[in-house]
Amino acid sequence: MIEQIEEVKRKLLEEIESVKDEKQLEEFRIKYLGRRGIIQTFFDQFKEIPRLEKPTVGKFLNDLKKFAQAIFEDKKREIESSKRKVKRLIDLTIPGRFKYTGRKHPLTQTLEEIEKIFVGMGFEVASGPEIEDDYHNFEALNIPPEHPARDMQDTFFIKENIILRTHTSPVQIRVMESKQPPVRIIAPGRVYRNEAISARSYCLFHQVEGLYVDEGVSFAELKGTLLSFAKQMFGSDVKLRFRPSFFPFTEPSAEVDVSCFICGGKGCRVCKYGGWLEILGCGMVDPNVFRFVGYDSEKYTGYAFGMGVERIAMLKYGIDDIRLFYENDFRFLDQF
Ligand code: 2U9
Repeated sequence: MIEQIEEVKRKLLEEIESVKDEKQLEEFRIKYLGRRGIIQTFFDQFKEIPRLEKPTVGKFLNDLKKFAQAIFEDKKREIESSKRKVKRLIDLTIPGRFKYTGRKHPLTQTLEEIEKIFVGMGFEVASGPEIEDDYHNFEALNIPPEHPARDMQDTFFIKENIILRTHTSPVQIRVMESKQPPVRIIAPGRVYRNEAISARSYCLFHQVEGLYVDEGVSFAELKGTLLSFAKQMFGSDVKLRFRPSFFPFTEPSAEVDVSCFICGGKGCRVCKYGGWLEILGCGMVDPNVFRFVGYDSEKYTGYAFGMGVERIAMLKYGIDDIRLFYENDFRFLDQF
């Protein structure tokens, strides 16, 4: 009987190779593992064999049954998985999977665009700490203690004399402290102001400030540089308008408007029918500032400018509430 069992094992192995689908597998199961199958027939005959042979034959028989069941299960899995593979290959109707790709925040996009324009005009990018001391944020910029100009920039205090910077100007002070002219830098970054939050102002925002110091730097050069910036940022047809203003760190100072790039200056909702949009402030660096950093104010002149990145982005994209930049609402962010 043992030889017969071995023979069945060999045949069963041979036959399983030719099984290709569920129907053939079922035929295989019935033939070998079914209630009237070959293996059951062996078990039926088992009763007849001499008692002494029973343990050995029994073991062979049990092994055969286990073996047949194992190769049956293996084949079943193989057929099922190949069925799945085929399905995946041929079902062209399954909708594609949506893969969300992130993108840069609109403020980052605007900041990078501004940076690129100034780098193209020969400016280097400088950075500095957001936590500043009173000296670099105020005093060296010609804003002495108790001076009313401090009220222009409501300040967050960390402790006495240590504050969150209210503008990026301390970066330029630090650069000038560390090297002699020529200096041609922009300082982009976050600034903080302790103001009531509204659609127009937020407790933090971003600035790009610029500074160019050398012998013979003039207001005319400032105008040329800013006009080139405005044309690249808002379109080659725009005009600029300079209105006299006051900043403690520049003299003379000006606020700069760009002709409305939506209506071309005729007047529309965006420019509130005035034809102009305020985009930045600027001026010639006050000689007092040069004295603070140890520059010879007889020898050098310089211009400086500053703009709010949120304001530029709001004008460019027609956004009417600054808080949208800080709420991380996908319905807003997805539009950029
Ligand atoms: C140094 C000397 C001078 C930077 C300047 C402005 C004018 C200005 C505002 C624009 C909108 C601030 O973000 S805002 O609210 N800035 O109008 N900023 S001149 O002048 C400097 C900077 C550094 C050493």
